[in-house]
Amino acid sequence: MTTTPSSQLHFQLLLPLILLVILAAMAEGRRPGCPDKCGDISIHFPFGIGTGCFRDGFEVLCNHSSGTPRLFFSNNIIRKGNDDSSPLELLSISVETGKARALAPVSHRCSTNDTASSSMDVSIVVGGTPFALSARNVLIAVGWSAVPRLYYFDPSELQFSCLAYNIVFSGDRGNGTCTEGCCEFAPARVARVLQLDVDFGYAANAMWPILPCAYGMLVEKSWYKYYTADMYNYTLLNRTTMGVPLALDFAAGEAACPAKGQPPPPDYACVSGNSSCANATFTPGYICKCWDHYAGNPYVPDGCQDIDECKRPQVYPCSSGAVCRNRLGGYDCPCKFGLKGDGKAGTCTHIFSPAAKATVGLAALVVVIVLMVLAHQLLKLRKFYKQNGGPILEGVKNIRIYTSKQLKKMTNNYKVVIGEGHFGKVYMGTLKDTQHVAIKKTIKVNEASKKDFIAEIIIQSGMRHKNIARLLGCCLEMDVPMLMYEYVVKGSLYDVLFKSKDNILVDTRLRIAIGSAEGLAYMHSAVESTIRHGDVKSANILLDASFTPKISDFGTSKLLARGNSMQTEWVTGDKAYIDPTYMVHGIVTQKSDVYNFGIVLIEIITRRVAIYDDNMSYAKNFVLACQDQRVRNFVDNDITSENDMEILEMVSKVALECLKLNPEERLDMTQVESRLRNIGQSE
Ligand SMILES: *[C@@H]1O[C@H](CO)[C@@H](O)[C@H](O)[C@H]1NC(C)=O
Ligand SMILES: *[C@@H]1O[C@H](CO)[C@@H](O)[C@H](O)[C@H]1NC(C)=O
Ligand SMILES: *[C@@H]1O[C@H](CO)[C@@H](O)[C@H](O)[C@H]1NC(C)=O
Ligand SMILES: *[C@@H]1O[C@H](CO)[C@@H](O)[C@H](O)[C@H]1NC(C)=O
Ligand SMILES: *[C@@H]1O[C@H](CO)[C@@H](O)[C@H](O)[C@H]1NC(C)=O
Ligand SMILES: *[C@@H]1O[C@H](CO)[C@@H](O)[C@H](O)[C@H]1NC(C)=O
Ligand SMILES: CC(=O)N[C@H]1CO[C@H](CO)[C@@H](O)[C@@H]1O
Repeated sequence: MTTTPSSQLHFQLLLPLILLVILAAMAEGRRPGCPDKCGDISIHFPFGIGTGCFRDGFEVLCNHSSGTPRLFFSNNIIRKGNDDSSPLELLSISVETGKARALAPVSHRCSTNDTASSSMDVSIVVGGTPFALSARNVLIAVGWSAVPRLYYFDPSELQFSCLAYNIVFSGDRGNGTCTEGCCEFAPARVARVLQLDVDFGYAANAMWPILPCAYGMLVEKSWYKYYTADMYNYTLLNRTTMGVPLALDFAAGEAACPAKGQPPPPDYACVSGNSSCANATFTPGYICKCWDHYAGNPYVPDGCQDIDECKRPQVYPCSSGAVCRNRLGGYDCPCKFGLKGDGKAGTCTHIFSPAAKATVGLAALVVVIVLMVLAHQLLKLRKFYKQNGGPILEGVKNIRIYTSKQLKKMTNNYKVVIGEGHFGKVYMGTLKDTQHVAIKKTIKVNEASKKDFIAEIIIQSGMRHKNIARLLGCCLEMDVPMLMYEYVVKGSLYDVLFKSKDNILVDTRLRIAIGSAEGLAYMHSAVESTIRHGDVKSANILLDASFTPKISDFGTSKLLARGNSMQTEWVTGDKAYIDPTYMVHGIVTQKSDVYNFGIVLIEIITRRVAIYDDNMSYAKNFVLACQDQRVRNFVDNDITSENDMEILEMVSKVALECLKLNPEERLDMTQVESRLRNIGQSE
């Protein structure tokens, strides 16, 4: 036959596929062209039907003549009846375990009348084959009086077996177990050739009309269940015409397994990887076995393949608390997350005890609560920030808005108190580790006072003068906002004048007076003409290291007044400085600041604390003394030189101009400043 190029091409394409199919078939233990089934029975190498399909001694035949296919040994294993002999029929084959099952006839003797009987003796001959009758078989006899005789011929041996006998009774006494009328004997012996016959225990079977037969059989252990009915009539004979299962073992070869390191014998059967040799259960001989956790046919190349244990949980347990993972040659079964123990033993238990879990739960709860509290705090900060006008101030230059956290850090948790303001303590703070600042509480801001508060902050932050304590920043995240001012080292003029005993030079006093006046004048002229300090007093004039005065607490009295509309402004100011005009008309103007400043000048000249009484005697006495040229009597004892005295007299004249009862007649701050400056220059 010639092949066309096209069919050649087809063949070329098909060749790998064909090879693949062949290889796949071989892996399953089949050989190409060899039948792999007979009826329901699978046939795997070394078993095989037909030339080239089997290993020596494992040839089997499939006989289809009776309709259903039946599998037989070839001529190697024979069963013999009285005068027939035929190959033993196979029921199943297990290549992996080296076992097979065949059908063996039952030996029996049955009486046909009082004297005559017929019998069938069975022998099975397994000579010269890899097979043997397994020790897994037992000898069973059934009958009114049955004496089975089992002969082994290799070596020759008569087994004295059991005796089955029974007095006749009605009812079923056996009921599945081999008792009266049945006996069982376990040979526990592997054999290659046996003969089994059975006889009556008496010369004749008198019971033959109802109990005609005695039976003997070699049968797979625990297959036969005895019922008393089996003794009667031909019941058992009729039940077992096909035979009973007989267990067989086989070995792949006659020799023992090769010792470790020794070369395998010729024609070695264990050709699969992942397999090993095992000594056969009957000696001599060996069988092939897949390694543990491998399955398949060890007698063919690549026959033993890894088992996916996870798909066979009945055989390879892995508890539900674990994760099954297959691997080559075994499987892992680690406990799931949060569990510990042995998944294979089904002992995965929770890592954490209920107590530990409760603790963890409690800890989580605490964390949640803490977070909630923090969130609440944050919202509160935000609320205060908004309420105090934070969003508006964000756009204002010259002022920084600090968080309460920053402030807390700056003041080292409000550690150092440097004074007392209108609204509470004044704290020392530190900016950038070096620059000191004073941090003051202000007033509680509400929706009504919010606008004024913001306006004041904006005005104050716009005030930039060497004689005005500068507002640097604020913190609004609090119930009561805090303001941050430049820190002035010597404290207030009040402190210097009245709390220290140190001599204060007249020159210094004059410079303080001039500077303070300059600061106030700047204030009065800046932004709006109506701006006034509202609370000019020595306690609100701060002094730095070189006695440069800085006006502070500007605007706070105004806030106070607005914060409480029922109160008039001066109630909150210092009464010792009160402007008599206000007492009469209830009106305050910039000239009220001038009057207050006049009082401050008296304090500077005399170092006597301004005190309030209904007659306003503090100012009145001074004014009278001035008019009578008696100011010297008021001046403190530190002043001794005539020159100094004259200077103070000149200052007191300026004070007089400030203290005029009629505001119209008072100097304004600019004039006060220049008058004081003139004194300084005329020195
Ligand atoms: C098949 O079995 C029948 C009897 O059941 C027998 O006559 C025949 O010889 C057998 N065939 C083979 C090939 O053994
Ligand atoms: C029993 O049967 C045999 C053969 O069937 C016969 O020869 C014999 O006479 C019989 N005996 C009796 C007592 O019937
Ligand atoms: C045998 O077993 C059947 C049910 O299996 C029971 O009804 C009967 O009583 C049993 N007979 C004897 C003798 O134990
Ligand atoms: C045996 O057969 C007889 C009659 O042939 C019948 O009466 C009896 O019930 C049978 N016994 C059993 C156990 O089948
Ligand atoms: C098989 O049996 C032989 C001799 O009885 C012994 O030397 C050998 O160790 C055995 N091998 C195995 C795998 O049991
Ligand atoms: C051994 O088993 C593994 C896993 O099933 C398989 O991949 C490999 O081919 C086998 N080795 C042989 C030589 O059969
Ligand atoms: C019910 C039944 O099949 N009985 C048979 C049992 O076997 C004997 C002898 O082989 C026959 O005679 C019966 O008919």
